[in-house]
Amino acid sequence: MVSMSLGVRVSVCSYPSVALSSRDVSFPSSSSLYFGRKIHQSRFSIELKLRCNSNGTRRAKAVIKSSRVPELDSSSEPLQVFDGSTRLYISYMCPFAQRAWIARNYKGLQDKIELVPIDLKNRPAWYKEKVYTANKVPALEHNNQVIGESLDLIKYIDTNFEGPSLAPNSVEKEAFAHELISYTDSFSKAVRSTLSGDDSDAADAAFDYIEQALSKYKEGPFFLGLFSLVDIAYIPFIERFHLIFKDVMNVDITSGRPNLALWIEEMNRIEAYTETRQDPQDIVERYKKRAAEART
Ligand SMILES: N[C@@H](CCC(=O)N[C@@H](CS)C(=O)NCC(=O)O)C(=O)O
Repeated sequence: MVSMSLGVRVSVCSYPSVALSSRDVSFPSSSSLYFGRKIHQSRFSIELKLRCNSNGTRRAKAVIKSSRVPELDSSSEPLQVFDGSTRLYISYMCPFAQRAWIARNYKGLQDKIELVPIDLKNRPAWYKEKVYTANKVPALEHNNQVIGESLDLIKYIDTNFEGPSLAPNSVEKEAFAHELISYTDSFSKAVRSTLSGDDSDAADAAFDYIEQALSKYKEGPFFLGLFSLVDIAYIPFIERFHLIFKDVMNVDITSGRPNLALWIEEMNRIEAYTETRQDPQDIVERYKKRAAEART
């Protein structure tokens, strides 16, 4: 939990005139600020509290807090499952769970679908017993049932809740979305086989497939032109591979792939996604640890 305060003097008693100097605050490089009543960025939220002084000036106090709910672990009390709440069980580090989390954010369902992060290394026994017998994340508790599997969940959230549509907007795009979604597992396998040293060319071919796919529709930089569930299906994995290839193999997967470079740039403008990003260093370190374990 990061918490800090700073005082800022402003000359008029109107809220929009509040200005925070960047010299006063330092943020992680990936952060972005949105000024308003609440300022959000990837892992923290800032609340501004204003007080009017007798001389007509206002004093603003900005409090920066971590906006992430703590993970539940084996010591956590069981939740009242099936009490009518809608809950999305995730782990912050799981790319599959990240898909469902992005869908929930993009559709603006933060107040409708409660996020319940689970510590997978020390998970509560009641999670398997009472919530999801598969004992995996993501899982969505909704209407007295529990639904799993991230690709199904993106569609389920899109179909069963309000908010902007994530579905393809034409029959042709639907077929292409189906092809791309069917390729997600093969894509990850191919990239991993290069990382593990089993097939040195597989990752290149997989990233070339993505580059080609991104050139199909010109209305926008996304797989189907406009942002859709296909982008959500791929981003958690490409985010990780981008970082790991750079760090471990000194390879920039976007080099010579302008569509992929632009797609990553545009994805990083979507708050529904940036809010779910992990610390890049954590991603790389976790990968290195797992790779070392696999070698022994
Ligand atoms: N096919 C599943 C995969 C989900 C999955 O493997 N989640 C991992 C975390 S990233 C998990 O819960 N692992 C726990 C376990 O296997 O015990 C999906 O797409 O949702």
